Amino acid sequence: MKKVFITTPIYYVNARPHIGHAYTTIACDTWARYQRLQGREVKFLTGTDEHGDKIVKAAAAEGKTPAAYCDEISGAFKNTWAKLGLTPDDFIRTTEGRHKKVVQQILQKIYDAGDIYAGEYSGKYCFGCERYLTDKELNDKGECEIHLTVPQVISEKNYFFRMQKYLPIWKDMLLKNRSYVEPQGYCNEVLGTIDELIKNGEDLSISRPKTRLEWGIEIPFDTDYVTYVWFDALINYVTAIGYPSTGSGQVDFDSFNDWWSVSHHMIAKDILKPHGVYWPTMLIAMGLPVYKRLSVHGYWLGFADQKMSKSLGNAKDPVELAGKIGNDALRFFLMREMNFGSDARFSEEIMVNRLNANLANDLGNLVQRTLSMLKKYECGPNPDSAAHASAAGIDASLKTMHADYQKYFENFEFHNAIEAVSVVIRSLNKVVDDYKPWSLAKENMADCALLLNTLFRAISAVLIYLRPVLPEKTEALLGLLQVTSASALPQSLGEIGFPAQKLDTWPMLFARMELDKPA
Ligand code: ME8
Repeated sequence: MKKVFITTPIYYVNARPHIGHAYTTIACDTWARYQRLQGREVKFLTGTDEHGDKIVKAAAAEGKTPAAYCDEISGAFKNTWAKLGLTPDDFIRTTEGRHKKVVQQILQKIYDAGDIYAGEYSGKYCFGCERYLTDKELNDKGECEIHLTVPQVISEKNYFFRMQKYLPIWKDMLLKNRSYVEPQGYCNEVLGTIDELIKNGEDLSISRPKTRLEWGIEIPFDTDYVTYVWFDALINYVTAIGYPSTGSGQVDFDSFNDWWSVSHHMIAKDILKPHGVYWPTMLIAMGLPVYKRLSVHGYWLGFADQKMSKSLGNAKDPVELAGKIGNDALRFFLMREMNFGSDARFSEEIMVNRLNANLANDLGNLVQRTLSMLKKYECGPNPDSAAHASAAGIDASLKTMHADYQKYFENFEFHNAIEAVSVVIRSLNKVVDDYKPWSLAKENMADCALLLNTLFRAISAVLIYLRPVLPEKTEALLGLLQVTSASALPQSLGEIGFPAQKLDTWPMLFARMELDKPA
């Protein structure tokens, strides 16, 4: 069976989850469900990034120890994903023993190979980014462009990873296979950053002296130092799939390689440099292949088009929002509204308009009126009904949807995959409007029954395609109607199966919402 491995960033525990974190995690959950629907074995990983200065500061601000504070916020992330109905296969914390062991093993391996050395470093450090910034990364006030704070000038002895040795190798690999980083605009950005780093000639600082920071993974060859958070955090992706540890027991290289060879990372553009530049060079130094793909999305923008973030205080709580509109509606909005790769605006008005148009009007209306008429005219669902004249056209649209949907999902174009289904939903509403079953019921009941049963099959097919995006609503309705399909993604109405039944009641899919008081 084909495998796929999908990861979210591991989130910092210095604040609670917001819509931005929810977007990436929901996108990975949606993609994982799409892959499972295709019969693939999926490992979906998320987790929390718990070491470093800013975590210590956040814990101190709340009068807690870093460990107690990390437990609390990491728990909040885990609970949020459970409340939103997300189903990761693993949740990794960088403070776990399994992770520390792997980080230390990798540090020792790279050190033994001569690719880590001690040196002096002085630079402008942004605690929000947990890394030194170049002047190019500052705005005209000298602030970090992401956190809008002036970085602190720091000079200290550090250990360095010989990133310069691996940058040209990675650049060459990327030029030969640009699909490592998608969409392509971000691949260009990575190539630009590589060139800039090669020009600067700087290596990557990978340690912090314990005199300044104790909350980290101890460097195995110098216990006065802890590991720099990014060098620690990035390694989570290989820890979680059993990076072959020689420390104890059986070493299962095959299992690790099986997952690593199909690894897909998803991030927003804020952390492109660590994922697009540091991590691949680390992997090459470790003797591992580079990930299969890095998929990069844009930002959710809040008021005044500023990036939603905890530090700017303009972020929405996803659980609160889902409490108002439902988990599925939240998923649908986030997945459909953002063009993967570009920024998207978030406002209640944009959300209500999108949900009313696509869910209440298009999908909700189609399902509601078709089921209501089947019930009213007592003509189905009847699995023995022959096909209506509209069936050939519907079959053709299912085939087109099937091809588009797969192409877009494989390419992480969630908005386009969903739109491919919406096109069919709108065409089915047009079939209803054109054939007018309410008129047919008076003139030609037999034809009305054919039409409504054909529409029932078509709706069933559409709901199957929407399973990754609307898991709760589709499972409830498909389960109630006892719909089956001959293949995972049906390409013709004939593939849909269901028992003869008399409709009684069914759950309302999506009601219209009004601004300020969403349903
Ligand atoms: O960077 N729009 O953690 P983090 C879209 N620990 N996505 C957003 C967003 C927004 N406004 N705000 C946050 C870290 N995100 C590191 C990662 S990985 C080895 C270590 C999402 O808590 C998006 O996925 O700052 C972004 O990349 C991530 O949260 C940053 O999370």
